[in-house]
Amino acid sequence: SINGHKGWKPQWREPEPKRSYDAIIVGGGGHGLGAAYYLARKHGMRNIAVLEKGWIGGGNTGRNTTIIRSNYLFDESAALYDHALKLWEGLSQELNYNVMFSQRGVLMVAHNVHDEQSFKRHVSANRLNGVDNEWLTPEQAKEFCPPLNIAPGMRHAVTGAALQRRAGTARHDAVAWGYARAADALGVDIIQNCEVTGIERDASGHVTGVQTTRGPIASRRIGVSAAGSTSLVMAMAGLRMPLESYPLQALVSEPVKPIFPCVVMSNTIHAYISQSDKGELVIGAGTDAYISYSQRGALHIPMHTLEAICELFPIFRRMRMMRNWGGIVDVTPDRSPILGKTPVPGLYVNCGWGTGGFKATPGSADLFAYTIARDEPHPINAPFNLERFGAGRLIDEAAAAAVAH
Ligand code: FAD
Ligand code: PYC
Repeated sequence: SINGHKGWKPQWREPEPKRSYDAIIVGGGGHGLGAAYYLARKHGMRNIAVLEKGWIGGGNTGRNTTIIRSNYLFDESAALYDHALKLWEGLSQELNYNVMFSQRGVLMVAHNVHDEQSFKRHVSANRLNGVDNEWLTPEQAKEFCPPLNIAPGMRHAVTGAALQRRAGTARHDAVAWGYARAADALGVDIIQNCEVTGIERDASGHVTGVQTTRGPIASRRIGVSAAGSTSLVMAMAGLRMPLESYPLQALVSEPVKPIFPCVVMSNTIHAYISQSDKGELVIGAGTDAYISYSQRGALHIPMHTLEAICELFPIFRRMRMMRNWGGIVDVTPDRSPILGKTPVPGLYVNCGWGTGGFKATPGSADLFAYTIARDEPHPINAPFNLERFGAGRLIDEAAAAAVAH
């Protein structure tokens, strides 16, 4: 490089952990870093630490396929995900960091009567909630995405598609780095290589701090934002979570010139695809069949996905794949997140985003900060409480999750 990489100011500090903080966030993904940022920026709290066991953004934030959309079925979900989508629209300005949010449109293709009925129901429900979504014929879908194969003789012929034009993608690393830099500038301590190994409570049950691989740290407010590891962290406070953790895999091709103008998803044949600004095709699969805490999965899963991609886009049949990886996703019974208080005073949880939480990052972070600062949920995240699994007030978004579980 021109200056030999010398004299660059780090984007955030590497502080030693203090003995005590007003709030601790466990997990330095986009959700955790974002929550710390909004706690500082909107709620005036400055004595905050984000504790990350590895490196920031090294979890699902840095492993996902970056699809952002808000076309969920139920009113509660439309409010939640569209809150996030609106924040995405101003995020680069808010953070003064280019998160490369690109509203290139997400096309969800239908292959059978069930898909069509389900997507058309989503289109109507979304419109009633002021969320854009429209139904396209196969020909209109091909016009929007020219590489799409709509030949009627295909094994899984395309019978139509739902299009959300405001949906798209963003640069995942930039989201973590942008929140980290902005939070650090407001005084938040971002502490990497610091695994939380225990949660301490007093005689009344209120949290008093955490044990970590870098020593004990006191705090009476602890927000857990640990995605696939949530069950393990919450067990440290004696809580059993309604979550299952699965590997979810993705892969990228060799880079090519711009060929793919949007995002296409097919839940029925387990594939989704977009093209990154570097030129790689970014492709993802359904979850692996078995629960696991491994950040890699079984080879037959991406092979199956590539078969689906080659059928939908024969133009890509001779492309070479460069890398594949997995992340650990935390899946709830109703495929909706848990975002709120817990039965343990001072302990808050943000989890259960499963295969679809990247899109929610700014919204979830904003609402989690609100909940921690005020010790009560915001009206948008109030329905996404832990008690709903006992009370039976589920928010069943299995169809809108759009990724096979
Ligand atoms: P993470 O980024 O995983 O952050 C949690 C952090 O907690 C990790 O960095 C972890 O190291 C840390 N941690 C865990 N335990 C501890 C501990 N004991 N102490 C300290 N730190 C700890 N969503 C979408 O919306 N669109 C998509 O296209 C999409 N595609 C996906 C594709 C794949 C392959 C995967 C794996 C996921 C995908 N998702 C997608 C889901 C999305 O990535 C996640 O829901 C989201 O990124 C979760 O963000 P997070 O900040 O909560 O989690
Ligand atoms: O939730 O849109 C999504 C998604 C796409 C790929 C994985 N999750």
